[in-house]
Amino acid sequence: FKVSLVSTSPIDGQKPGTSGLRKKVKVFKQPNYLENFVQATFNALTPEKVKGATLVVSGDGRYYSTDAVQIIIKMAAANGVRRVWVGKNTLLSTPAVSAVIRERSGPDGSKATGAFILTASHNPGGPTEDFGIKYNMENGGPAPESITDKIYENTKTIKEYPIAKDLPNVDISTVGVTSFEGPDGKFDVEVFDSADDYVKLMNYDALHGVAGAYAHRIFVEELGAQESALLNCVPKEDFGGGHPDPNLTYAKELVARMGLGKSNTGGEPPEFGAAADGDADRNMILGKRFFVTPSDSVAIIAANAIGAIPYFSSGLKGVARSMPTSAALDVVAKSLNLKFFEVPTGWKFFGNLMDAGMCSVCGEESFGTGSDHIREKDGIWAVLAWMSILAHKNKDNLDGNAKLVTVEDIVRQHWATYGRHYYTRYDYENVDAGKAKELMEHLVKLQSSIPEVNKIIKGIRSDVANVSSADEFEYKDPVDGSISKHQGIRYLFEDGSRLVFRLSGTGSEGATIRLYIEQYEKDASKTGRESQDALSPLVDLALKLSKMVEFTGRSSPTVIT
Ligand code: VG1
Ligand code: CO
Repeated sequence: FKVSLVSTSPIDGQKPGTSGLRKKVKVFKQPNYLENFVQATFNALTPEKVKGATLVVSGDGRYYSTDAVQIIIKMAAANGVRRVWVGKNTLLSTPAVSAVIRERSGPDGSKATGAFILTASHNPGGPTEDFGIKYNMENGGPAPESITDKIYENTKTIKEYPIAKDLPNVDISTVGVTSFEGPDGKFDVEVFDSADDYVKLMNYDALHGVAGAYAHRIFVEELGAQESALLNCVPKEDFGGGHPDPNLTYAKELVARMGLGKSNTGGEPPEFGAAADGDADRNMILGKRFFVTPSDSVAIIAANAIGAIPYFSSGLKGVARSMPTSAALDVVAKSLNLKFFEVPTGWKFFGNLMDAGMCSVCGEESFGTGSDHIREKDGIWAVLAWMSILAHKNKDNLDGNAKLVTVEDIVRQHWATYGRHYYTRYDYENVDAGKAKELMEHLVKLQSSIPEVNKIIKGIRSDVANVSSADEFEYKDPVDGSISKHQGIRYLFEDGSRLVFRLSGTGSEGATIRLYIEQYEKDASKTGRESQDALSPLVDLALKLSKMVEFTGRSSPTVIT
């Protein structure tokens, strides 16, 4: 093939957000839009990660992926990349990409130095919905801010990009290697079976943590899991028109099957249910008629890891959570005397800690849980971790004669031991960006005088504690010393309650305001309340303090989780 240089000019708004660049498909389809971003990324990397390198390109299979992968292959060839690895039909979950970077080697021992992941994750897909792209580094984790900042700077100055226009499209539906000859020598595209590699790696990394007999016993024999236990398990370009976000609102079918809410489909629900998002890095864990809050999930996994999960038999190096995630994990860390870290939202901040051997288990309130087996959150891993814990708790009951220890039992027991962090998140999606900014500015301004805030609070609700401090969260990475500012507005109360306000960095239109509300209850006799009841004074206060209705014109949030 030959290389042609195409001249281009900068396109506005290509700043990677919490997890890459996400826009409507029609935005990505504009001339040079994808090309500019890909070239800006190549130019942000050190030369050895491009010239002669091995690159993974794959994603969640959403609409436009099959076009995008061909463009990226042609640009990789023109930039001197040696080989591109593509999951069959461009399908690889985000955690699988992370695992492939870290674990896979070619016949000649080649290893990947990075990946383009084609996903907008939990955002809907299809011709009128979202597409996305992000770059992951050689450790398998999302590019850190130092790189994403460079990418963004490059998008503002880009003038040209090389591309191998005459390179034929590669058949990505067939496993095998296609070789080409270019100015720099050989260029290979290898299509490999997504499922094979995925299952192999998951066996190695996570199933390893589950004694197969326990899993079979509990899920197949005890609980009757069968083929029919799988819902919506055929990947689709538009996710069946649904919203691929695993929460109580969007995972309707599962929620109904599990006997939750008003949508109970009748019959006895199963003991365990789980859902994943578009790129399978998120998870929702459900018990029979019972929802496990993600903040509790990571705390419970950490509390039970040693003993229940063989991968952690030699102990936990430390644990970490994102700032808005509830402090349930903090309490476990303290009681088990574990290193603990609070990082900004987004998985990229956990990677440094893990690479430095400081963190084994981490999680986010947004249905993300993971460990240091890879550098992304991992939905399947979380499910297997829960299976391992269930298996461990029921290990003396293999004949099934004693009462089963259920998901709900495990969570209630956890609350009784550590106290409970009542938690909820309100999302206001697609709000006018200017208004969202004003609301945030209003909240920052309020923070300048704590006595003043407390006076206002007493005027709104007399039944909540006083605010003890308030700030905008700032993070100094303990490994590389980099500083991330403006990571969310916090109001911390004397009784351990918290209100957090952030603007989302994953939306593709307008602004999304996230309000996180948390209240700690230590008294074991009071940990069994309905979450929305327990939190209602704080919710009321948060809405009034922030003037949510006035600024957004919304009387209620788009989604409550
Ligand atoms: C959201 C979540 C964050 C998560 C990110 C990516 O970001 O809050 O916790 O890491 O999505 O998840 P934001 O900026 O919209 O709040 V995924 O599964 O979409 O890659
Ligand atoms: Co995701």
